[in-house]
Amino acid sequence: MFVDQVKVYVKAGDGGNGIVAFRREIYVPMGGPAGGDGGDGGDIIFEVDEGLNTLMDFRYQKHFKARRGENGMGKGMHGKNAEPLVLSVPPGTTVRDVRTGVVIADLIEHKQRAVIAKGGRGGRGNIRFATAKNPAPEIAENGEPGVERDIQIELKLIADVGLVGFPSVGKSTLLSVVSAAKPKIADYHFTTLSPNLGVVDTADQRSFVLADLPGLIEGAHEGVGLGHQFLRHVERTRVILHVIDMAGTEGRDPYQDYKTINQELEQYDPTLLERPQIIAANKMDLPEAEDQLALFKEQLEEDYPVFPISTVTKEGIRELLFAVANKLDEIPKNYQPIEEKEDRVIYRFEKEDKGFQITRDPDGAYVLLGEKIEKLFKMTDMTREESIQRFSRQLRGMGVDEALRQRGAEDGDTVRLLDYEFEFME
Ligand SMILES: Nc1nc2c(ncn2[C@@H]2O[C@H](COP(=O)(O)OP(=O)(O)OP(=O)(O)O)[C@@H](O)[C@H]2O)c(=O)[nH]1
Ligand SMILES: [Mg+2]
Repeated sequence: MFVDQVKVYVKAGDGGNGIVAFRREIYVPMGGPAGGDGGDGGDIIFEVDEGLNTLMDFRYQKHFKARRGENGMGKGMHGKNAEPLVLSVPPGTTVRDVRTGVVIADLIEHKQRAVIAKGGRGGRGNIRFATAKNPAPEIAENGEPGVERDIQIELKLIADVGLVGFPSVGKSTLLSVVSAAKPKIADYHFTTLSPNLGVVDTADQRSFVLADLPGLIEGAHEGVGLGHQFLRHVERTRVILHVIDMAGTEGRDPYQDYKTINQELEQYDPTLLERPQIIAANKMDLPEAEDQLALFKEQLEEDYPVFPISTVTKEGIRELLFAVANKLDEIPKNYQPIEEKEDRVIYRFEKEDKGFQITRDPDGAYVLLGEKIEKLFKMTDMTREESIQRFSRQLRGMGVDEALRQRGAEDGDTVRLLDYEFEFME
């Protein structure tokens, strides 16, 4: 089973809570503050495992949660940080935030890692709030919530060479002849339903990865046949190996086939045609092939090299592999990771974000919403007076009081924030 696109939900661990504690010492009625910080919540991390080539592991499990940090302890002891949750993905995995559409990570090299959701910072214990004025603060911070997000994971296989062509032209047979891969081969269309990878070793000890892709037909770029989703896997190949049934076995015209496939590639992504292309004129063992090849060469306008081969007699295969390896040697191994960077976008987003919004409930209550204000709230220990006071100062600092007043709030009006309700007071 091959899976190359999947949506999942990830939630990094919340930070542990900081605590309020005091030293108990003989002769000292009330010792100094001794509440330690909470540990950090676990990150969700993706790591490339080159042994994988499908996202199948994400097919059944769609929710991933990392553990929360341990709460702080007395005697100033820090709670333990939670271990990250590390999930393995194949090379060529792209991760996108569903809400913003932004690419979070593009993972290519073996062992490469990316933090997909950052664990929350541990809350600070009361030691950290001690000042000259308030040497024994009864205040501690709850842990910061871990980042949660819906993500779209997409795989674009990384292969050096991609086999493209109409169905039944012999792509899978070629892969089976030049590598140890054992793809399904048959004389009906769309025998290959998902990509197969094989490692090819040339006679002069060079090697490259060859991807056998499902056959393309007219309209593939719009999703006809197995189309679109597999064209995606051509994107990261450095050389396109275009296989043509030169015997026109099914009564088709080889040159017309060639044109159609290239049009599909172009319509999917025009830069695909700038990529080096090598033509494998297959089925040369069949009687019609010689004449067709001569005609094809006359019609061909592009200066792509043409290699007559037969996967049955193995004629021409050796030369074809040398040509592919030579071409690969000329091109730098540069996978061009996807360029958008999340930092840039987040920055833009935060600039516009005031940190909160005000709406009203049907009963007239004012409702505060927004990522920043909700986070501050979650990090506040609402059972302690001093924490609540600190929270009110933070809200004032963000301009919340001012904004409420502008919306018409008066003393005694109800204000809601998540599951908490308080009275507006100037
Ligand atoms: N005579 C002859 N037949 C061939 C040659 N190469 C492949 N075939 C036959 O062509 C048919 C299709 O081969 P496949 O390798 O399955 O074709 P494909 O391009 O992978 O097809 P899809 O997976 O459907 O896109 C099979 O019956 C093969 O035996 C060849 O060089 N000569
Ligand atoms: Mg096939």
